[in-house]
Amino acid sequence: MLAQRTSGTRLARMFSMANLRSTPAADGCRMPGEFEPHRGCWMLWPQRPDNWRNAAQPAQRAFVAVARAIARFEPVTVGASAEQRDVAARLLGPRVRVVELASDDAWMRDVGPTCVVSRRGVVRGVDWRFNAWGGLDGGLYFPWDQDARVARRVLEIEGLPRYRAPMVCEGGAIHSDGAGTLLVTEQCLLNPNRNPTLGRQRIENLLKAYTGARTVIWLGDGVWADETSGHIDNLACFVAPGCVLLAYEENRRDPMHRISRDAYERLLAARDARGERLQVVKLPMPGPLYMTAREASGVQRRRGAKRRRAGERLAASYVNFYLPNGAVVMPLLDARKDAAARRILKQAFPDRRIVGVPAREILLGGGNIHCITQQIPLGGGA
Ligand code: KQY
Repeated sequence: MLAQRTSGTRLARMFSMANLRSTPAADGCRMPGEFEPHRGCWMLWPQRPDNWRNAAQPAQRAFVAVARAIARFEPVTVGASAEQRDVAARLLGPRVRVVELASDDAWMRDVGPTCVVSRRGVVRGVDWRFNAWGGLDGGLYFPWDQDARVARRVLEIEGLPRYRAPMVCEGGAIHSDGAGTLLVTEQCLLNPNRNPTLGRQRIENLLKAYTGARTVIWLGDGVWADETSGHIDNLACFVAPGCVLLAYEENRRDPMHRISRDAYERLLAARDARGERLQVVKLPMPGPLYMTAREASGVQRRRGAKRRRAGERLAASYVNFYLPNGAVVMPLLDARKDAAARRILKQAFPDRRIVGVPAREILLGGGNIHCITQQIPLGGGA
């Protein structure tokens, strides 16, 4: 009886330690930049045939190439469903850890935790509310309950305490410079399909409370035709505090040109949390790229899931890369433009290896390499 009571008390204590009631800002935490050192990277295994063509097999090969490229630089864990776990482990090979983890699709950036670090270097995770990029108003699939449990499960496996954020947000909707500045888009975070009862100021305050940021820089729209309602992670990101890479379409007749130019002007006018101006580096865009009839016909049609149509513009962007320790894993999307993008990335990150991975199959599912990955920062304390 005593033993039972003791273990009950210990369990309750463990639970309250694992679920933090305060906020990262109140606890002195900050969200590191992706360019800071990582403990590792998490991904999910694609399988749903109503998003990935040909029973998800081409996408699985692309995810394998991404996971293996990252695993050269830092540990990678891939969550797969019970029925796909063995297939995933066989295809991913011995350098990638595979764990059983149920999800509705494979966008770890968005359904995984956003990690923050305390002043003593302790890593904790933020578990945002998730509604499949818009809920019943333009969301991409229904239901999404398994996705909504992924962040919590990752934090349990990693043994990290969890903050539960009271707002809908996705990891791809925010970029941090690690020094108190957050980059976001109005199109996504002010979209009524995310937090219809919250105004701009309340959303900004919650972003600050749950990332430790002091300054939020608002860009306007995200990449043209981006089905996430304009995630920042397809449009712009930090190279380091004070320096931003921006997806820039030079062709004035392309609808993306206006979006790039508006973002460029806002970034040049902005000041970061340190009060400094930003250097903005333009990264050319691939394409324009479109879904072919053959590609669209390989995707099963199902009620409740976004339909894929031949001729649809794809939201292709070279900004959608991942930064493992010591490298840039970039999407190869357009043979006419990949080399130029690679050169600019090398100039921006001279000390990192640039590793290109063919990524059209990921793009066909609506995102890219950044969207399918989520880093756990190294932190540095006890
Ligand atoms: O941009 C991202 N972070 C995710 C893309 C999700 C696309 C879902 N089909």
